[in-house]
Amino acid sequence: MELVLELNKDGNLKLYTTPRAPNPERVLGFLREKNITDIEIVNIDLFENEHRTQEYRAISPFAQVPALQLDNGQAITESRAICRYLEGVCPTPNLMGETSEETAVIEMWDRRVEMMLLMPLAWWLRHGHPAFVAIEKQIPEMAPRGEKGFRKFAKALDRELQSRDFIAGNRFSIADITAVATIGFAKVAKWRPTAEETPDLLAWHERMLSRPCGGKV
Ligand SMILES: N[C@@H](CCC(=O)N[C@@H](CS)C(=O)NCC(=O)O)C(=O)O
Repeated sequence: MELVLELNKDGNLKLYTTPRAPNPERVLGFLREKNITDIEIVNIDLFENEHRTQEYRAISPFAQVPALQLDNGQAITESRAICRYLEGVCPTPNLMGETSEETAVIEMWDRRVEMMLLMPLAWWLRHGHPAFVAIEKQIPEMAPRGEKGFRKFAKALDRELQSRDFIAGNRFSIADITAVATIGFAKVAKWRPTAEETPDLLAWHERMLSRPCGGKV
């Protein structure tokens, strides 16, 4: 916390984000778990296309949120890279691993959640939900493919969680934060973990909701 205050001494550290979007929520959950509160939050309205303005593209060339702008003007625009930066400047609590093996296992699971849960969910919603017409040239066939992939990996995670308490082993990590952010976003598709289909994922999710990362989506 003090490290971040020191880092942000000129008050120029800004996180560009948007409410209820999974990649920004991954970073916001990470900030809440680290109790970092002194970064300026700038909300960008995707449905008003604020992220596609020339001004915002100067910060985030691929017109995406989140983006973290540092004091020196450098912008970091991938959510995992932002988390890596924050872990470096504010190492406690550790969320990305201590040893080489632990870091690798956490990264493995975090990437799996990102690629095999979040990505298919994004296809499902962006190509199938009417609200996303504003930001996506919808290809209707992509939605059921996304839904199928998402449901399949949710069940795989449920099986994993039968024998452990956290996504990436026996400790809380960024992989849990990414999964919480993804499952929060799945509400838009009216999907939730259930006692019938994914009981261990449900139990894990309920535990996560009582943590800072489960604070809001
Ligand atoms: N790989 C990027 C993905 C970021 C991303 O896809 N952000 C979405 C919101 S969750 C976005 O900005 N979408 C805007 C658009 O697609 O027009 C990251 O992890 O930061």
